[in-house]
Amino acid sequence: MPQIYHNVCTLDCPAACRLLTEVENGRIVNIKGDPQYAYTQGKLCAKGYALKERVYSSERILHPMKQQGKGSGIWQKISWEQAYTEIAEKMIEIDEQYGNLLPVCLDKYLGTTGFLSQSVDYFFDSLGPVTRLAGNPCVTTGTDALVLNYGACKKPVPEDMLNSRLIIIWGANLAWTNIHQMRYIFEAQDQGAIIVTIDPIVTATAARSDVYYQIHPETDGKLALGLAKILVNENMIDDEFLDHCTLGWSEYRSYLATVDLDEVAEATGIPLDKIYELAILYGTTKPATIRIGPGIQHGLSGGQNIRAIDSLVALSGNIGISGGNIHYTLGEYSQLRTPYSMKQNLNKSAHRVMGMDWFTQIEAIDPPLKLLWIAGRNPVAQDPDSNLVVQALQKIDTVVVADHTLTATARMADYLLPVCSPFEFEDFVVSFWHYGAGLNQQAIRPLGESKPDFEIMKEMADTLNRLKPEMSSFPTHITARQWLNQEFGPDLYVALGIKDYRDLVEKYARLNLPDVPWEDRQFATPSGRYEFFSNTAIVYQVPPLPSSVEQPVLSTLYPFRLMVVRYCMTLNSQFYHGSSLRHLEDAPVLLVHPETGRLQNLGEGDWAKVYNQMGQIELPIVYSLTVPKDILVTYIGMEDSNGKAINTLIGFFGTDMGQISSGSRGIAFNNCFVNLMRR
Ligand SMILES: Nc1nc2c(c(=O)[nH]1)N[C@H]1C(S)=C(S)[C@@H](COP(=O)(O)OP(=O)(O)OC[C@H]3O[C@@H](n4cnc5c(=O)[nH]c(N)nc54)[C@H](O)[C@@H]3O)O[C@H]1N2
Ligand SMILES: Nc1nc2c(c(=O)[nH]1)N[C@H]1C(S)=C(S)[C@@H](COP(=O)(O)OP(=O)(O)OC[C@H]3O[C@@H](n4cnc5c(=O)[nH]c(N)nc54)[C@H](O)[C@@H]3O)O[C@H]1N2
Ligand code: SF4
Ligand SMILES: [Mo]
Repeated sequence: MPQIYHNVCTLDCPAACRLLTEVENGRIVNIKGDPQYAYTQGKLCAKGYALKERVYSSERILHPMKQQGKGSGIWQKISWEQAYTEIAEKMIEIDEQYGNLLPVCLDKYLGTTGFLSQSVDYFFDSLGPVTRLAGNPCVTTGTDALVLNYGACKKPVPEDMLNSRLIIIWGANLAWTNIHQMRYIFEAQDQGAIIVTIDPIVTATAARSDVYYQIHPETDGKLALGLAKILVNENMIDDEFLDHCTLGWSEYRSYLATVDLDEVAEATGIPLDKIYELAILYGTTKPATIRIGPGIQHGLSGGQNIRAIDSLVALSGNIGISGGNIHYTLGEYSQLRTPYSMKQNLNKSAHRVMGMDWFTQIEAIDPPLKLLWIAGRNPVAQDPDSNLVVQALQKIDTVVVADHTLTATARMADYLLPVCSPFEFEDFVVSFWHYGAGLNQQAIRPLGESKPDFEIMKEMADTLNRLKPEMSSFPTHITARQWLNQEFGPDLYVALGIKDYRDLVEKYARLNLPDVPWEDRQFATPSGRYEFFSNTAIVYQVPPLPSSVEQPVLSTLYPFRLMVVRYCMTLNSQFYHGSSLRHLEDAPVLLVHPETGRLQNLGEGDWAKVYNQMGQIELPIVYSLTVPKDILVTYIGMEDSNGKAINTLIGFFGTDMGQISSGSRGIAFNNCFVNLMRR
């Protein structure tokens, strides 16, 4: 009989599925969904079922490695002792040369949602002032938009969609990116709710909706303003809420009067009668909710677009009611994941802070970056301008990557440190979507010489302190379990109703946040009201009203917009390596409208060169009627036939927001224009 362990999928995915891991003779024989778990009911996505393959993949790195020259491919196995000592010596050398550790920097994000990985941040904090990267590539723009409107980014529980009579899925492909939410959407649909999708691409989600609007990218703000104008004209607004709970309503109303509906139809590509249809549907069906995807905020004016969409919720009286509101992301998440001692230190630390565009400033900063530690991130694949990221990494003396496989970024490392899979150490996870928490039991022993991030940081601190006493205040004397309990209990545990994270084996726990946000209509804005007009926006050089912003005009040189969307078989860049999943559909490909393909003399299966001023990549063509004629679509995190990252073609453009929640603007990944020709 196999032994069963409780685990959680730690991928950066809203579901945080609970898993049952069957182990025989110290080896995982099966990983399946835990049927006890209310949100996911024992189902997993394809990636969940492929987790075992990833653990035992021959592509996994199982020993510390050192490369002779970044990108040379000449790797040598080294001992942990050698890796720690050489990296510690570099840090000490930097400290002695510069008199501080500002040339040392960390780049980290949600490669794993496990809380123990926060020990990496904690280690860099323990060194005193270093360089830290503010911001993240994900949800910051939209978070700020909601912060401007409400004062905080809050959301309803996912199950609240069952109470909605209308669900608008606006710029999200939930059937691929939030798969378990589709069950609630289908259930609501079975009970008579209408499902609307607004997306430039006919996605798998659009295919399952009742109504689909094909919109030109980045014109969502315009559509929202047009809808708002019709709601006002047709008197389908909640006067009581508007008069008593909002700020700037009269300014917003005056602004809406200037919106030209014909222009909205022209800009969005949605005929005026269809815009009316949607406005009437939204204005007359209550409660109605809107699910905004992170995809939509990756545009130049992503923040203003989200503010405009959100103001529909305020106009129509859908705020604070069950079945209404906006579903976006759990705004409190990054605070929850910050270790207690780091929160205490936040104001005291004198870190040098760089934004998401750090790699564009590599020549200019003083003191220069000398040592970069990358954990839970793959910036060469996932940041814009992959070539520039590679060049930046080349200019940094010592690049350390802690990862599972030889990713695009790891190929540019000097040291590659093998981290364990989540089945190889104990940890816990809280979902940023459904608030459920789960325990990751250690199901098997670490493979090869791999270690969890916590052990790596602890031993790194030990080595540093041995070579130069008191370099790091990282607690080298305690276990991971003690550290987790010390840094995340008791506040988080009270919110979860547990005493120790190990209680989660037996217990289903969820953050005790309200099911519906803003029921009391006490908003967290400076005025205490929902702010159509935001003075805070002005401070951040954003127009105070959710006004529309002109979009860049397509250049004749690069007449197609390239949209890099997520893929059902990968998770950002993960599963590109170490899994056979993506091969099931021969990804990566370039999806092209057949008419566009024919005009460019490119047939199905032909190889196309996709290029712009940034560079070029080569991909095989797949004809698809799901894609508009002026858009090309490919999948995130992949590489072309020459090993070039897709993001090679994406320039670094900041979005209009992100600084409030994260200190750095978001990234306008979708602002990418290209041309194509036969290879
Ligand atoms: N399978 C899978 N699931 C994932 C991930 C993954 O990589 N794979 N990644 C996770 C992460 S980190 C994130 S942030 C989320 C992202 O989740 P989503 O936001 O759902 O993912 P995207 O594919 O980035 O974008 C969703 C849709 O936005 C549309 N879109 C892009 N621009 C616009 C626009 O201007 N207007 C409108 N209306 N639509 C637009 C795209 O056509 C696309 O269909 O998914 C998470 N879940
Ligand atoms: N073109 C384009 N680019 C985008 C986006 C887009 O929409 N379009 N979306 C952006 C968004 S929303 C996001 S969230 C980012 C995501 O981009 P990244 O944050 O870079 O995410 P991943 O590609 O998942 O890379 C995470 C790495 O962490 C590693 N990892 C996993 N577990 C562990 C662990 O326990 N310890 C350590 N040390 N490492 C581990 C994985 O193997 C993987 O290599 O991409 C952004 N990039
Ligand atoms: S990727 Fe998401 S849906 Fe798939 S198993 Fe992991 S948590 Fe569940
Ligand atoms: Mo993301």
